[in-house]
Amino acid sequence: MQIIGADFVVLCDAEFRVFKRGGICFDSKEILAIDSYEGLCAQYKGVPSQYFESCAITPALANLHLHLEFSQNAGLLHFGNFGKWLDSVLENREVLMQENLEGISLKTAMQQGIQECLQSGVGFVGAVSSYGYDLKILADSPLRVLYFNEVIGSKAGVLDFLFQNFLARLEDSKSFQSESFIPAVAIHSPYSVHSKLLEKVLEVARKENLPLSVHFLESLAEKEWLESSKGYFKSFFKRFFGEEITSFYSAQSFLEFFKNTKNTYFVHCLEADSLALETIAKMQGKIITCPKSNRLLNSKLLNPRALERYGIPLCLGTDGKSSNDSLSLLDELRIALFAYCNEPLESFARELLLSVTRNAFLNTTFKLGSLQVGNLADFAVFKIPKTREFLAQNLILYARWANALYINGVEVLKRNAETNNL
Ligand code: MCF
Ligand code: FE
Repeated sequence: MQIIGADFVVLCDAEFRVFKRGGICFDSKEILAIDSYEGLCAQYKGVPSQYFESCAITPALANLHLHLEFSQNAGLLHFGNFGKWLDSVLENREVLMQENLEGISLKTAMQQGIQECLQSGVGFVGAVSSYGYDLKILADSPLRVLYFNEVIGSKAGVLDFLFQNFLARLEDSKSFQSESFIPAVAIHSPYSVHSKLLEKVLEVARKENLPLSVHFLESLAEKEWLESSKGYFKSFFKRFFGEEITSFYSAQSFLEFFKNTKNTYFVHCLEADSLALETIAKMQGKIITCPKSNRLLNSKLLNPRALERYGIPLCLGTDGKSSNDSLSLLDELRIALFAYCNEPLESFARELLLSVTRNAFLNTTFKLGSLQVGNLADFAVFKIPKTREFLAQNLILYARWANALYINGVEVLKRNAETNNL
């Protein structure tokens, strides 16, 4: 058992309550009490305690969308236009997955990515795995992981092979299954997954109750393809696969496939109209937005007010280095705070903090996301300016690294002089 305290304990609950000079008493399983720091120290005499001056304690953050396997990208992929980016992914995939690109190994690049997550206070990731190269490294990391085995493929002749390949990767990931490593399924997107493949994979996901994630309506090119089977994707399939095909779905018929699922994470949704949002809301889906990725590939940001109208929880993710310069969730929060310049500063800063804590786990069985008795002992500690009131904007503006990170009641962050902003 131990106690930690700080000038502010930010519960990240529905009311956004904050304890001043607050403390948390916890063991390796769960949070046992939340109160004033002095009160807890008096109540639990002899229990080791640590107080973080000029700091805020929050739940460990959740980055629900990243692609760790693309961690070697820096400058190889084309930014500024979605179609050109996708072309560049197909042209450079093998190079990016090479064991040794520019001196460092894929493994080292992925390890660095995991460190960026931990150093930004992230204790939980939703990692989309395209190949399974990231399996062991994520399972061995201190992070809690939703491991999304990706399904992708449109060519009718190879669907069975792709399905078997998916099943094999799913089985591999199950051998690492634990309380903190959860096998799951990522459907790549409506433009890239054949309806027959989708049907079979969703049957497995439903039977085994596996969490789902899907890139959906990310670009204008995708919208045009789903609406009319024209535009960029028409030439894409011709150029890369020698196929003249039409879209497998409309946006609505694609969503229909998910109607018996709960808590699916829909990623991007930049081009989702009110009908699509209404449908996602009805199935209790969540939307993950990745502002930096969206800026780099589509020069557009998701409108959080549209989601609010339908009561869809907003979650924030970094995406991979395939469309971002870093996997730091603090970078993502800071950029979002600046980029959404029509939003009132402080209330939006709070919304952003909730998008990486409470919202990520709403309506799930994970006891995470808010600080409350009985929840898992996962916390992040951030240095903030000396101030009497907790301002969410101060955390997002000034915290460049987490000063401490606890997962399952254990301090997991190895800090060095460079990253120590205490
Ligand atoms: O979220 C971004 C942009 N949208 C789609 N896919 C990806 C993103 N970052 C990486 N990807 C991956 C995806 O998982 O790129 C490949 C897939 O394996 C594109 S399709 C060959
Ligand atoms: Fe992505």
